Amino acid sequence: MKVEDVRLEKVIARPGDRFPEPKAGEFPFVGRSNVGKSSLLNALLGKKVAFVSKNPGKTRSINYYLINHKFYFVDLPGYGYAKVSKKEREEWRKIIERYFHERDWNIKTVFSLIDSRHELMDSDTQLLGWLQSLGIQPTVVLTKVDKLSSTERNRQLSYFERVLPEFGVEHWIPCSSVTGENLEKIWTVIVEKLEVLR
Ligand SMILES: Nc1nc2c(ncn2[C@@H]2O[C@H](COP(=O)(O)OP(=O)(O)OP(=O)(O)O)[C@@H](O)[C@H]2O)c(=O)[nH]1
Ligand SMILES: [Mg+2]
Repeated sequence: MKVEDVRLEKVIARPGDRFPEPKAGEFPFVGRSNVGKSSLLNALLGKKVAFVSKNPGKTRSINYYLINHKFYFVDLPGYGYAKVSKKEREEWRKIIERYFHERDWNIKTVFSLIDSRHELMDSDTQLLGWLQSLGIQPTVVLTKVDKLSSTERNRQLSYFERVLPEFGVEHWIPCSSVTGENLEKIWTVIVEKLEVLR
């Protein structure tokens, strides 16, 4: 798909803020803080629209990017950052729960990002388990594969092949926002999901 127009359409920062009109659907990007959600969004769009930071916790609101006037990418705040207070973690849970409860019907697929270099962390398994309980089967994106040697890569991929199906996950895509590896596979998923169920 050719990205001709991208605009930050809506920022949801407070409980009373309203979600935008549905358009042709939306694709949320969810994952631990620092996993590379905003970077992936920028890499897919070929534009620096979302803020990227070395410090976790950069994205605090739900940001709706309207692509080609047609559908949305939704940059969600990251979870599982150890240094945030219990209160902030609670806030995050509320934001994310509200998001899924109110927008489930408009979601084409959830892109659930997991750092390819590590094993699943508690916060990852909690999110995957929660999505599974909601009947949502995410498309998992294994991020930052450019940082793995080929030995590490093989080891990590066989690890994910073993654990992800336990959460009902059937599709995962190893990719890199730095080298651009497999970003076209994510686009293929997006185009397919926009075409079905219409
Ligand atoms: N090598 C490499 N670094 C990456 C990649 N993707 C993201 N990064 C780096 O990881 C850090 C975090 O990236 P962000 O995109 O801000 O992560 P985020 O998930 O949006 O973080 P929050 O907004 O805090 O939830 C930045 O330093 C990025 O440059 C990748 O594919 N490869
Ligand atoms: Mg971010």
